[in-house]
Amino acid sequence: TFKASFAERANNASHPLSNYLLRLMELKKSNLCLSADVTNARELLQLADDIGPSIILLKTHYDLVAGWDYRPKTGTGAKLNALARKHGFLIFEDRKFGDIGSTVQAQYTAGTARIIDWAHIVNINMVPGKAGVTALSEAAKRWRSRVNYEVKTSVSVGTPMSDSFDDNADDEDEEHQLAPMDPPAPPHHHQQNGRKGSIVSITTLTQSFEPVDSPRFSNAIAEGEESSAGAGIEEPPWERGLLILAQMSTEGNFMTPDYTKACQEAARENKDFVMGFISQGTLNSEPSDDFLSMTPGCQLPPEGEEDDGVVAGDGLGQQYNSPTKLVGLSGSDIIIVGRGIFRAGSPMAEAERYRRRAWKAYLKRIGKQ
Ligand code: UP6
Repeated sequence: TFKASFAERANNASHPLSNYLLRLMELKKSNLCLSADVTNARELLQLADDIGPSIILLKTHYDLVAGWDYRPKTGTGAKLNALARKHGFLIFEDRKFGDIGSTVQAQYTAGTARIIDWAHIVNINMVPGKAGVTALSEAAKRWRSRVNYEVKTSVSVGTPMSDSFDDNADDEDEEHQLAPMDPPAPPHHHQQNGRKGSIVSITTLTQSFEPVDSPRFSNAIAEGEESSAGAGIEEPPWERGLLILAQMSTEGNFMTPDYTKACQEAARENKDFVMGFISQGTLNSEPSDDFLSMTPGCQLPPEGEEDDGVVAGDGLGQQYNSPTKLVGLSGSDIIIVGRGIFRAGSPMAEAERYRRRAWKAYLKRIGKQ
């Protein structure tokens, strides 16, 4: 995969989101992920809209955002999805799940944030062992069957959902009370009679299951607007994917080569859900491996300074390497950049500079430049 183009790899990708992401990368000529670590929701949405044209992935830490609006249909997650559709990028919540299987399932699907409803991709810290991967994978399977169920129900009942449903916060709070792990009620339950009450219950149920990345929710921002990425941007598939945190960027971290190897094994065992790794370079080592590697700890040297691959850290353990080194030499596919972009004087111009450099390093790697 080191020398293969993203287009070729898209054709071979078994995970639907990897296929989508790789095609997006070719289309936008970008292998840049913005780590949007700004600490309030308004700023986050503005940043996503500004930088959207340059990126193919937006990484969030929802738990450091003040004023995160948790409402499923109109909240921050839904708005990010609208921007994702407008510009053509996926959303990656950098939650680094790291607990027992049953807890991570609930953290993924329930609680205030209901991450699974708005994040296409999440990641896991493998310290507790491999069970977390299968636990999240199961949760994603259940989510997918809910989505399918929702589509079927809305067709079979034939009720225009938005007509009988008031779009206010109270209703949405009620939706939160639906335990996300409950199996969907059988359809006959909803078809008893034509009373309004039963229609409202159908509506509440179906809307709470509908993923916020469905086209209906993009209207708030994207209606009538051209995609910033131009023609050819498709709807993302209704799928969910996982990255395994296999190597870290920080000084003196405890992820040994053996640990990383165990992460690779876990990925190979769960190919239908695991898209790849958070790592410091490619971790594809067997002929059949085609995982994506995404790399944080990336900055460019200050303008005018020579790029020898290494850039000064942040004084809090973070270490930085340049896109040229990470993509060109270490075989990373996507660079993840936070402060290097959003703390710059002009984040939009800086994002373009990172995009160009990382893309150039990719072209050089595959021998096209
Ligand atoms: N991150 C790392 N290193 C890792 C894993 N994750 O830095 O090994 C995440 C951080 C932060 C981002 O949580 O959100 O990537 C890096 O931000 P920065 O570019 O501002 O340093």
